[in-house]
This record gives sequence, C-alpha cells and structure tokens, in this order.
Amino acid sequence: METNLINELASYVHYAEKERQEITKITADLYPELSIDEAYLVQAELIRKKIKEGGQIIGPKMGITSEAKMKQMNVDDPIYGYVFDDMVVEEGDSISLSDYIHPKVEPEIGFILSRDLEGPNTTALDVLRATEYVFPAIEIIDSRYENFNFTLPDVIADNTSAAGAVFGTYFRKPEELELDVVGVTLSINGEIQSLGAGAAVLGNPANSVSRLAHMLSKKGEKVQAGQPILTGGVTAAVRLSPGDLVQVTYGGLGEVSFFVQE
Ligand code: 0L1
Ligand code: MG
Repeated sequence: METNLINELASYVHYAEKERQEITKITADLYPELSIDEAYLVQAELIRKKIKEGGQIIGPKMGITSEAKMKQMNVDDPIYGYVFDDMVVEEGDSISLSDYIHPKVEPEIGFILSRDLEGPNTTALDVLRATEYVFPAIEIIDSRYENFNFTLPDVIADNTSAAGAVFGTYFRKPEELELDVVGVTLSINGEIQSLGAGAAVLGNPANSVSRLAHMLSKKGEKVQAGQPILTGGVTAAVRLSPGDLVQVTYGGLGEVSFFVQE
C-alpha cells in the first residue's frame, strides 16, 4: 500500500474525529479493498498524527471481543486501538454530547499490569500473574462513520471507534474475584439497559489481554506495564442522549457513573 494512500486515509478519519463530522466508510468508495493489515497501517498513521498534535496514549483497548460479534463480522481475532489523554472522563463528571457524533457506552473491565507482557504464547494465566489490579470502566465509542456502519478494516482504521473512557477508582487484585462471573448492569436514569458477565469478553477478560499480546507481538510490540487496558464490552453498547445519568455496577468491583449534558 502506497504511503500516500495510508496518509490520505488517516487524514480522512483524523479530520472526522477532530471536526466531529460523520464520514462515509473508507471501503464504500475511497478504497474498497482495504485489508485488515492495511487498516492497522492507517490506524498507526492516525495515531502518529494525534501524537504529533500533542496527544498522549493512555493505554490500549480491545474491541469485538464477544463471540457473537466476532461471528457476526466473520472474524477470528478481536481488534485493538488506543485511548488518548483527551478522551479520559473523570468518574462522576459530565460529558457534553456536542463533543461527540453519536456516542454509545459499554461497560468494560480494565487491567493494569505490573510487568510488560509479550509474545504469541502469552496465556491468560501469564496475564493474571502479571496483573497488578483490575478495575471497572466505561468506554465511550463514537464511530466516525455514518450510522456506525463499517466493515472490520474500516473500524480498525478509525482507532476502533475510541472516543472516551471513564476509569473507575475501585481497584482489586485479580485473585480476589472470579472475573468471568463478575455481573455487570448498565443503567440509564435508574433503568437497566443492558447486562452481562465478565465471561462475555472472550470467556474471561484475561483472555482479551493475552490476545492483545499475541496481536502486538506480530508488530514486535508488548502490552506495557502501568497502562490501563480496556478489555472489551461486557454488555451491548447503549446510545447516549442529553440528560442521561449513566451508572454501571460490577459485582465485587464497585461502580462507575457519569452524566451526559447537551
Ligand atoms: O470497543 C469496541 O468494542 C468498539 C469496537 C468497534 C465497534 C463499534 O464501534 O461498535
Ligand atoms: Mg469497547
């Protein structure tokens, strides 16, 4: 793939993110043959542009981590992207809908490692042994594509719809919990909108971190100690509206909330 084309496609998505402007998916007209490997090249260029403008990576995020979603998109691997410093929302704080295009929220379980993990043979047990803490989180996803309509390469190029992250402050050692049976409820204005258990994330969120290590190892990269890692949605994502109070409870892992303004 020509460097010029990578640059052009990264600029296309970058512009949409900065201007909060919906765009037609890349594979519709611009470049229908975009492959998954090429999409990661576009994502890497997008990340470079964001860093050049002063953005800082806070940590990686995994997406398409439920078996149902992987089947629906006909893929064997989840996908990954990056949360940036300007995406972080303080727990209990408010967001403005006007800062997004058509945001949705999904509850996630986060990990912080005490040592780097690398290699294609990393197991969930390796992850649990290397985990300093797990914590509750909410991801805000906001695809830059019209109507959240995209193919897998499109969403990879768009940094996997990353737009916001609310990191909870309730930290637990992984051995204090059975992560696959942590029950999660997402309520908006006091009404439950979606629910699930940790096992919805690749059987156990620790598997999501090991899959990240496998995928990064293909690029000679590691999952880094100290960075918060979002492992993927535990429930279906829910669209936000002005006035929403978003509250998520995680069995044995506290709760996280924030408010949505116009
Ligand atoms: O974090 C995620 O699972 C989002 C992946 C992209 C899919 C979407 O935007 O719905
Ligand atoms: Mg997510």
